[in-house]
Amino acid sequence: MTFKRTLVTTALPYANGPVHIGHLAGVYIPADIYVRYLRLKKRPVLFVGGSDEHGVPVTIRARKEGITVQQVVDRYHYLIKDSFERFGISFDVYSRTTSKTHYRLASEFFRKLYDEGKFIQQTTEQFYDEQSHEFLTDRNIRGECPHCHSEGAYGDQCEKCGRTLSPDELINPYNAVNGNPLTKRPTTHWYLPLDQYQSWLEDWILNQHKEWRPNVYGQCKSWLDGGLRPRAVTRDLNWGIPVPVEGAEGKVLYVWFDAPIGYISNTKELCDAQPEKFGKWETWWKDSSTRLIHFIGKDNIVFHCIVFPSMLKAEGSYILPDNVPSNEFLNLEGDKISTSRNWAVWLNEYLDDFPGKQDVLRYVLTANAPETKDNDFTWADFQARNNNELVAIYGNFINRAMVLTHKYFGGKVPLRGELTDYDRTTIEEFINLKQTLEELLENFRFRDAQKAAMNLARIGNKYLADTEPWKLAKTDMSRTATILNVALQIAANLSIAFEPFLPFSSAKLRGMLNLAEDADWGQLGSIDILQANSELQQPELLFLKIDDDAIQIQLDRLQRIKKENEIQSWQPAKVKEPTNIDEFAKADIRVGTVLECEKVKKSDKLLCFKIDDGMGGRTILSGIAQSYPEPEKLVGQQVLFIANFPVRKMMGMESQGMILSAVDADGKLVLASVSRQVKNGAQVG
Ligand code: B3M
Ligand code: ZN
Repeated sequence: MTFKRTLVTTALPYANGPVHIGHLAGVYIPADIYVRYLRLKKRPVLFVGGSDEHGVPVTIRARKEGITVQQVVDRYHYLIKDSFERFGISFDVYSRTTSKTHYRLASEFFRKLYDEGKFIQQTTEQFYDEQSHEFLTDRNIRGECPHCHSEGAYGDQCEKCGRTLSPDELINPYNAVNGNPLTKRPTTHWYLPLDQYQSWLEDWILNQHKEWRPNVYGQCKSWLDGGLRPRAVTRDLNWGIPVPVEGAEGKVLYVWFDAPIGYISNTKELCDAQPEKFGKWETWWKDSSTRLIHFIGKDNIVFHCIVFPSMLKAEGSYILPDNVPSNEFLNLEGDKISTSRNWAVWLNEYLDDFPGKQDVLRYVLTANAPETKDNDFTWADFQARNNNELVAIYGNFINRAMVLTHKYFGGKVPLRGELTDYDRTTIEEFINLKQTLEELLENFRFRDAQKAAMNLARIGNKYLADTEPWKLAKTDMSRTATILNVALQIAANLSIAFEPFLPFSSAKLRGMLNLAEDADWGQLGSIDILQANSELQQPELLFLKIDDDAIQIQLDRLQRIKKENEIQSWQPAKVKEPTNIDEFAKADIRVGTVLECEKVKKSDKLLCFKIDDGMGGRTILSGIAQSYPEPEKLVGQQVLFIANFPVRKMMGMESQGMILSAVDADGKLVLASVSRQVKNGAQVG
């Protein structure tokens, strides 16, 4: 099948928070690279994105912030859209699932399947909050985990032990928002009978799409092997697209039913607004010569490979995805990225901290893209790739070629004389670059493709280092001219090769070389892109070094967040085995006043207390120095200590007892005391 055009979609992010590096690395940068490449190849392409503004996540955010859901989605839709724009993600359309077009299209889609009897209707018992009069979604139900018995497991998953749950399994389920106990009530929903599509899906994916990435193919296979079951496509919720059926008041389309239809609605919105430029929306969605590609993250595979295709198949008039290049996850400094734990590098914050450095992040995220397995983003790697690759190789090469041309040839491309064998070997090394890049890009291997582009910069850098034109300029001007001509042609090649990956730097480089704004992919591999004698602009640095201080600021921020998270997720320790009054009474706890307190020499942990215990005084060593950096301030305070503790020797000193303290959520020890002054030596019990 030869395709005439490509429709590229990217997962619609929930408008419940800003987007982060995980989104960019997993979905939007790879898609943008691919689309930019197709445009360079002059192949018709449409790039569709948008925000997912329904579902439970946006409603949770609204409750948390005490604002309306509409306010939440308005805020984040524009923030996300702006972040994508600033990173050069070149969408043809970025709309939202609260648009009128989408409401109409999604309702019609549902109604058609409903009218044609493609759904099954089922009444089941669901959890209900009698006080707030609402059915609850899985995520809004919490309770005790039946496996690890930790409190506060969600209706779909226990975050402590990681097991998948259904709300029915929870012990003592309650409403996550208000803590109300739950009862059960019958409710009716519509289900897409995925089991009826099982054998068709098996043939379509497992036989006809063996070329899909192994992670995608493997996940589909395991879903199919497990046997598909009907899936509810409606929910009892007050936020979403109303179910367009009589008697379905209070019910909305399930977010995963309407969101993928958003791809179609957004295409329609664009084409209806500019038909002369983009044609009819049906051409993109209903013509079998259109190739549909979904870029997504791995948690969305089942919806894009199984559920949405079944919906499209049931509807009957749409094309199906030809490929679903899904990435694995990107972690941050060894931990899973998490919006709720604020463990992320937010794109809007990155741009505040590193203005103008969009391409650096694009480069690092592609170099480390989680194409085949989960990968880790670290700030140390970010700095190293910037300083050692972008600055030291690509940037350095361009700068040398430009500066030398200005120094020796007045900023004009020098005339090339005869090529030496060495020149020819160098040129041969990149003559196949176009083909290499094309093969890799066509197969969604963006990491390797960017590596190939970087390799050309390496070739250029090495060429100048080996030929040393700055030395030759003293003796052989015509040889110098040839070398710089070749170097500048390589620079021109780089401006084309890097366009899909680093669009901002390519534009800057093309500006310096006085090349047309639009790169011509056909010229890749040529050494006749720049005309002899054509003028160059003044050199400007393509990339700047990132110093340790800038990186430290980021690391400190993450450290702070980690601390905050630990404090927030603090839970009291489990109560110890039962004891009794006799056991307890054995410990002789007393009150005493601190007379002196100082650090024990050569120890970071121990403080030495001199205590007035009402019985002649005693010395007690206590390991709380880290929590009390100014021990002298404790003098005069009353503390609690165990008076009948065996004498212990530590650091050559005797400790006569043990001082009591509590451990706070941040790990700091806090001395226990009495609520008003009592006699020293008074017993506690
Ligand atoms: N909003 C889930 C996500 O952001 C969902 C994707 C919809 S794609 C149609 O991961
Ligand atoms: Zn558990």
